[in-house]
Amino acid sequence: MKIGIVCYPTYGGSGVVATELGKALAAKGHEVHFITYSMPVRFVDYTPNLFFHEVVVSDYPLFDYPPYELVLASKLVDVVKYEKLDLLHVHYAIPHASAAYMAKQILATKGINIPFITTLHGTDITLLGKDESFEPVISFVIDQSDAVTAVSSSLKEDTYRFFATKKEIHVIPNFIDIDLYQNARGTFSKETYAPNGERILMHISNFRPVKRVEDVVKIFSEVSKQIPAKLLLVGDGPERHKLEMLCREMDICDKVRFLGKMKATEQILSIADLFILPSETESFGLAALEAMAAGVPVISSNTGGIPEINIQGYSGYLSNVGDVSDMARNALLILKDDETLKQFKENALGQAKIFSIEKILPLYEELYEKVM
Ligand code: GMT
Repeated sequence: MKIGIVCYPTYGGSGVVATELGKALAAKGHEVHFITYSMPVRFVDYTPNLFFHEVVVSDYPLFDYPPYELVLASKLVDVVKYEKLDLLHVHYAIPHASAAYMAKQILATKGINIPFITTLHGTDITLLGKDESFEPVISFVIDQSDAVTAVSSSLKEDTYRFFATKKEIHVIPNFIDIDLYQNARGTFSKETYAPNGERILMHISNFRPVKRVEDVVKIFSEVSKQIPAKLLLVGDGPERHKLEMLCREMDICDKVRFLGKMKATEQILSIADLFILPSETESFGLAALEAMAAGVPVISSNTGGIPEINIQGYSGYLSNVGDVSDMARNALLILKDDETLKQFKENALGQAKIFSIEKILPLYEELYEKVM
């Protein structure tokens, strides 16, 4: 099949999923064309049947707001026509699904029928969907898509709750390349950050308020009062300054390291003992799945799609959003002795295998066949 993928090329989960999906489809022999404004961050290994088409918005003095969506639609028309694509798969409703809809209408006037599949990732529904400045467009493009997928059952339910649509939504969960995480073992040394054998707690995100990274710091502070521990914070974003202030206030700066944005997170995850994801809302929680694929148990909130991945008392523990005392207690339950930690680590890896790419990729391929 010849597939066009549209996504945000940045560090967000939806872009990561789209890029990994495209790479895996290309590895299986499909021809995959990424169409977006810059090279996706995980687009690293070139293969002959993987292509990138850059969407460039000209800087024109009249534009206070660059019309990215229109330029994207024009680019989609061009790529579909000249590369003879079979279908478009757009990740994140705004503005990708609306641009695909427009491209589809333009191509129809030229006698070309291009189906498009929209994958809903989370904030396009749970945050933007609630915003009335986007709602009519999101509702419309959900209905107009040839197929719609959501990354968890929870997100599917949220979509029906927030939008008056009866469109069938296929749940295709996010996936993980287990080998990538297992092969990364040994690339980082635990001693670098925990020279005295301390437990390593980790959090990876874009440090937006929805991630509640302050809770991570508070949980860590409780844990480190009981056992020797270090906290590694990977990523960056708007909450960073506040977090640094909180660490100073709590007098734990010597135990906390801000590592910034890292591309190959599988490497740093290989030295973690525990992953913390206390998000306010999370349609799936890809970061938790990535941790589990590295054999790292997860302390999380019990919100959105996270309970579909993290299993209470098995791969980790779940608590109500904001209940940092419970999360700290649960962290200590896992970290209290080597035997318990070893068991949780094995369970986490076993749980991640349910979402291995080999199992999930055929679900997308089946859907592609169906819409074509
Ligand atoms: O919240 C993020 O980190 C970014 C965001 C995105 O769209 O890039 O993530 C959403 O999509 C991910 C991939 O499907 C999911 O794993 C995240 O749970 C989801 N984020 C939220 O729902 C807050």
